[in-house]
Amino acid sequence: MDSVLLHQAARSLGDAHRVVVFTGAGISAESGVPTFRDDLTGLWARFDAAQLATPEAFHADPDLVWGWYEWRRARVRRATPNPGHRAITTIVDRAPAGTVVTQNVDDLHERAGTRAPIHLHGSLFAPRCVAAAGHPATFPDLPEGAVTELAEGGRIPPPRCVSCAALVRPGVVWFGEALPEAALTAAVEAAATCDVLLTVGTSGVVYPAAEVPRIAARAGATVIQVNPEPTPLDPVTAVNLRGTAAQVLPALVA
Ligand code: BJW
Repeated sequence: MDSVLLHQAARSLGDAHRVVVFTGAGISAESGVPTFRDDLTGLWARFDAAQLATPEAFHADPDLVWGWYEWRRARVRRATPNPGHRAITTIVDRAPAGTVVTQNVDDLHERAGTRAPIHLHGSLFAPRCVAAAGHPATFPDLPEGAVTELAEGGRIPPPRCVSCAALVRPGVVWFGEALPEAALTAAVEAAATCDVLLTVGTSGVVYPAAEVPRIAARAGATVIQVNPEPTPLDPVTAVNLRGTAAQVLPALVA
């Protein structure tokens, strides 16, 4: 790790009034939650997004899609926050105005103590029915041992809504679906008015979320990036910290 860049990033964060931390799957990688696009370990290297992460896929094979999300929910429940998640809580708590905007559907920011992160792509833990009303739903816990079977593409029939009997679906944002309006509005507002935006562990290729750091850069904020790999966000980034979240972020708050 380049100590000059680390010092520069820490000073920018320390001087800032409004700080936004924008996260993607890479922040949870060291907790054992797979990313989407990493070459060997990413979910899209092993599973077909078109068959699992679109409304059409759920319509065509609800048991397959529900089973896959139940497998992922079980994995997240067994995971714990890593030092990167905890350092982010420290960063936003130290700032006079700090906001976490995440694309992740896990709850590891919350479990690391971050209050009210903005979830742009929904949550694995907020299922709702497919009817227009989108009634909130609950689900039974998986039996022990079911996770391995589900990893091989196990099917589980989704529950039915207790209010209207429609199928219950995962509360995440699939390709082709609109992001939750209030979350997107809050994220854009935070990005447009921040002094520093710290982007962590995202490939920056999924829109409209990938606009968030670009909005901050256009508005004059300093963008700092933590990622072991180059990304399309490099051109808007003032300080690039090449390393993993659990290594770099604790050093930023030390
Ligand atoms: C580490 C690390 C470590 C590893 N430490 N770092 C403009 C241009 C082109 C296309 C579009 C466009 N606008 C819209 C689109 C279409 C589409 C899109 O963006 N497609 C592109 C992929 C081409 N977008 C949509 O469809 C969106 N909806 C939409 O636009 O609706 C329009 C509409 C309006 C009104 C009415 C109706 C419709 C919705 C996008 C939803 C994305 N959903 C997913 C799945 C969520 C549910 C689930 O979890 O299953 O969200 S896809 C997936 O990608 C997930 C993620 O949140 C998202 C972003 O991925 P992320 O977090 O960046 O992960 P990776 O894997 O890509 O990157 C990990 C990074 O971490 C890497 O850089 C590593 O190097 C790094 N890393 N280890 C730090 N230890």
